[in-house]
Amino acid sequence: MLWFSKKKQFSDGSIEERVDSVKQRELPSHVAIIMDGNGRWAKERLLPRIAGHKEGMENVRTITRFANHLGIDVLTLYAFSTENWKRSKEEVSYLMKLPEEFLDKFLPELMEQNVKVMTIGEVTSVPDSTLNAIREASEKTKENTGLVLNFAFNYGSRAEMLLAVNQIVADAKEGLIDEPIDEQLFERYLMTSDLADPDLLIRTSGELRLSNFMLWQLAYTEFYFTDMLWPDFTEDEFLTAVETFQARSRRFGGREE
Ligand code: V07
Repeated sequence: MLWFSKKKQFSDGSIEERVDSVKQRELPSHVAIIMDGNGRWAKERLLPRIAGHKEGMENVRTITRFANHLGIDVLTLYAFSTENWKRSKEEVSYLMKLPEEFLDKFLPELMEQNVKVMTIGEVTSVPDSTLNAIREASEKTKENTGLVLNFAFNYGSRAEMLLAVNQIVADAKEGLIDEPIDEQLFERYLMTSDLADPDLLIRTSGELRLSNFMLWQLAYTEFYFTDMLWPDFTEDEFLTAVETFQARSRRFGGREE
């Protein structure tokens, strides 16, 4: 069968056996991925960086479909960080077109798969056409009950927390808050207020940093790092990450807290 990937055929059925087996244990409800290594993937092939981003975008489709198939509830993908504005003008303008391209190409099948699209991040400096495409996709998919596909787009964690603090101060000045600020209240002001914290973070391409990604939300998360570059990151490797997660939770006799 080759339902999921064109890169690899699973005629031996071994992937599906592993899928069945991870489904019998507790799955990570929320998986977050730092999709790194697209530029390097292109460089290795003597291609322009944008070719790596395009290939990376194709892989978003593959991994989304597979995460949904596994029964993951939320997939958060770090698509564009506030730091990415420092890249060349050409690269930034190409990246800004990717949400539109992705949604033009894949929104119909995301609808078919009952996927709900959402984003976290700031709208400032993002072109109107990009924002419109994202808003339209969120609107169209808002009643879907399958996988939540959450793109961190123009997102930075420190900025998110400062935005929350400033909004809390503003609300307090208006007399809307009289209790001490606790974790629960703070979380209501984060962009992830509708989501549980990630259970598993994956970062591709061998980098061992958080790069300002969900610093608050990752406090108790299991980390899985792989040398695979994002365009090469396969369903097989995703399963290995989930299996590793499950082996760790078994060892610790269940989840923390
Ligand atoms: C981007 C592809 C994946 C690898 C990382 C860099 C390049 C999908 C989106 C996207 C974002 C929002 C949305 C729908 C799709 C995207 C950027 C880059 C900036 F609502 N892939 N992808 N956005 N890459």
